Amino acid sequence: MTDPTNPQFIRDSNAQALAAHQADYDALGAQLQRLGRDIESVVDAVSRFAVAIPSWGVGTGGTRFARFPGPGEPRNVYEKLEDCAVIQALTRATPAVSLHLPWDRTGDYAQLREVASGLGLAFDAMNSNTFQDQTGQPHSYKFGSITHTDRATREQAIAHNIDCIQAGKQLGSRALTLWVGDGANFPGQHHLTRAFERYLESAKQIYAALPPDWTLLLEHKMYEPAFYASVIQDWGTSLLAAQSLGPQARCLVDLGHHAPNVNIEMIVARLIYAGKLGGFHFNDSKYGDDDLDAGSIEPFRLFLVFDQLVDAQYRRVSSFSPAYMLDQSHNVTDPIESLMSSAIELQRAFAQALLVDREALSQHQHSNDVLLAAQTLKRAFTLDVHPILCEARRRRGGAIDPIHTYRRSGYRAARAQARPAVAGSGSGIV
Ligand code: RM4
Ligand code: MN
Ligand code: MN
Repeated sequence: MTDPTNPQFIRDSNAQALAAHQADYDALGAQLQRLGRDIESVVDAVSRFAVAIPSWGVGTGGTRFARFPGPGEPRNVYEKLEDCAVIQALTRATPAVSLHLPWDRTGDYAQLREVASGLGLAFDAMNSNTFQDQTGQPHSYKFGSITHTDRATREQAIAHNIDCIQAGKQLGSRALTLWVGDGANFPGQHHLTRAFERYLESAKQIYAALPPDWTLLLEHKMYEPAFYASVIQDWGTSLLAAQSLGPQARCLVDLGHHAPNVNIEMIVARLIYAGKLGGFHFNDSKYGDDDLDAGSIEPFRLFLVFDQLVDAQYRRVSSFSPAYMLDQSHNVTDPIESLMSSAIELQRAFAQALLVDREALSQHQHSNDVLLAAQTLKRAFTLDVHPILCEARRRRGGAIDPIHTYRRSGYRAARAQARPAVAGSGSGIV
């Protein structure tokens, strides 16, 4: 194996692609210049774009039916960081990792932080887990966690979230993402209002434990594991909760957590308006799954979400700095490859959104020129910004072609040797 994070290896790999890349880049630069756009400023913005990797994403996921482990899966949080470092070295778009406790629990967070920073990685939002029971846990989450009818169970779930904040403080994280699977499978199973009241009461206690510079990200999800009524099922409930908790609480939009055909870019626009857009879990979905690779099914929708984000920047919306994270489960691909290509899909949507002619769009909107307004967006979406993405990576020491470079390194085969599978490995979601 060649170390895929080795700068010389990346440069050598880039050398083979450089001439073709340069020709494509120059051609796109000339095309954009004719449109009155400067390619350099887009490269610059794209090279500063960052999205956090979910630690659970580097393992192979699974479905309700089975999990098919992949070769060389990381067996603990340190090995997950090794894989994240490969993604970052090749894409230069993923400098931080989002941890999930207790999956990533370790005795010494100061040491973990040091190892991560040696690998060029920092820590993004912490994620708590009260949707599974852990061995030895006194109270079960079968019927809920922070909304449970039983006070002791709620207190246990609250304490776990506070633990996540404590661990996050040592890691340099500044946010806690609160997603709970709590809800009902049958009408009548729980009291729709009282369950929400219990959520608020518990979330208040978690909120009170936040350091002043932290954000509490409230994540909604329409269904699963609760199939009839999730307590925090949509952005309206999430916004209501964030508003009643206070300024440090904001809403997190996981792209996979909506009913099919829901207009997610409108949700984003409304949350921006309310000053409550806290961040994203990027992924894609077709039917009921919430964890397909970003941009793999609906790239236009991803673009329209980024269009709202760029529009907010363009309008200089105050205190606008959403946290970007991926949240995916890879069942049939090499997770490293899926995460690299997903990060790149986000950059693609971002670059396209940056290229929207916002002045023209605004004029067409004012004069009700529907066709030209729609075409203004489509024009940006159909631009092939691939050379911009390659150039942004190359300038930061990343790979012109991350997937090809990764495969050439032989990393996965070497990990398969070095990491024999262990029973009950903490990788992936089942
Ligand atoms: C949930 C949700 C959470 C993630 C878990 C693993 O569907 O997306 O963000 O932490 O899955
Ligand atoms: Mn999520
Ligand atoms: Mn999800």
